[in-house]
Amino acid sequence: MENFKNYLEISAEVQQALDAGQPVVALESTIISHGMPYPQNVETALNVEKIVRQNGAIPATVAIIGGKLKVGLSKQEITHLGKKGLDVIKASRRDMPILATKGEDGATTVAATMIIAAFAGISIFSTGGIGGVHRGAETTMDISADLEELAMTPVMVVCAGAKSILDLGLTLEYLETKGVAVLGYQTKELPAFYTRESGYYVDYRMDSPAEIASAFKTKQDLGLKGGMLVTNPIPQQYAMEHDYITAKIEEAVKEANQLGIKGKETTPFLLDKIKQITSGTSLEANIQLVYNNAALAAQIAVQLSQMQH
Ligand code: PSU
Ligand code: MN
Repeated sequence: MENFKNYLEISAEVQQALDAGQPVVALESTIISHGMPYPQNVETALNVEKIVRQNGAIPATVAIIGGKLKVGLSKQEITHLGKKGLDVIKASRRDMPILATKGEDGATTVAATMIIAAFAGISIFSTGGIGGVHRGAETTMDISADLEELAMTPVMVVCAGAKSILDLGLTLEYLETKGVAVLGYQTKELPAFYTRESGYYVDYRMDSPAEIASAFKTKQDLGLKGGMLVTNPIPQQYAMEHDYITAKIEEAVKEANQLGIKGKETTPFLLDKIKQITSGTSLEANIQLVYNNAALAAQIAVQLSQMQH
C-alpha cells in the first residue's frame, strides 16, 4: 500500500498548501495538449492558474511527465505539453501504469486527473467539458472512462456541462445509475458547453459555492465513494448561438462516423473538427468557459477548506 507515492511528484507549493489545509484546485492537461491549439493552450492554462489564485486557492495542474504523476506544473512543463500538442499521449486511467513504467509523458484526461488528484489529497477539480456517453453508444459502446471515475473516485469536477457531440440524455442516465449527482450552478437546466441550454435538467440546482461545498462535505462524511459533477453555464456574453453550433456539431459527428473514427481518437477528432468548421469562434467561447469554471471551483475549494478546519 501507499506505493503510489513512488510515482507521485507534488510541487513544493502544492504540498505546502495541502499540509496547511489551504484550498487547492486540480486542473487537467488533455485540454492543453489535445483540446486547444498552441499557443492559446499554454496561454489559457497559465491564465486558469492565475484565476484560481485570484479566487483564493492554489492551482495544481496535473500531467504525467517522464513517467511521473505530477501535481503542480512549472510554466516550462505547461509550455512543453502545449507545444508537443497531439504528440503527447492522451492518458486516461488505463494508460497511467504504462506511461509511468515507460517514463513517458501523458496529458491527463478528467479520469486520470481525478485519480492523481485523489492520490495527492485534492478534492476539487476544474475543467472545460467532461467525456460522456457518445451518440450511438448503444452499438459502439463508446462511453468515456470519465463517467466510471466519477462513480468511484472522491473528487468533485466543475465543468460547463458536456458538448452535444455526446448523447446528453444517455450521459445523465449513466451518471444516475452510477450514483453521481449532477448539480447546476444557478441553473436547473443542464448547460451544454457552448450554450447555457440543452433541454435536459440537472438533479439539483445550487446557488452558492458554499451550498455546493456542503453537499460534497456531506458525501465525504457519509463515506460514499465517487465524486460529484458541478455544471456551470458559460457566461451569457460568450455563449454561442444554439442552432448554429448544433448544426456544426452534427456536421462533425457525421464526418467522424463516415471516417470510422474510434476509441480515444473520437473526442479529440470532434473537438478539432468543430474548431475548424466554426473558424475558431468556438475557441474563444471554450477559453471563457474554462476561466469561468476555474473561478467557481476555487470558490468552492475555499468554502470546503473552511468546513474542514
Ligand atoms: N470534452 C471537451 N474538451 C476536452 C475533453 C472533453 O469538451 O478537452 C477531453 C477531457 O480531457 C476529457 C476527455 O476527459 O477529453 C474525454 O475523452 P474520452 O471521450 O475519450 O474519454
Ligand atoms: Mn471514448
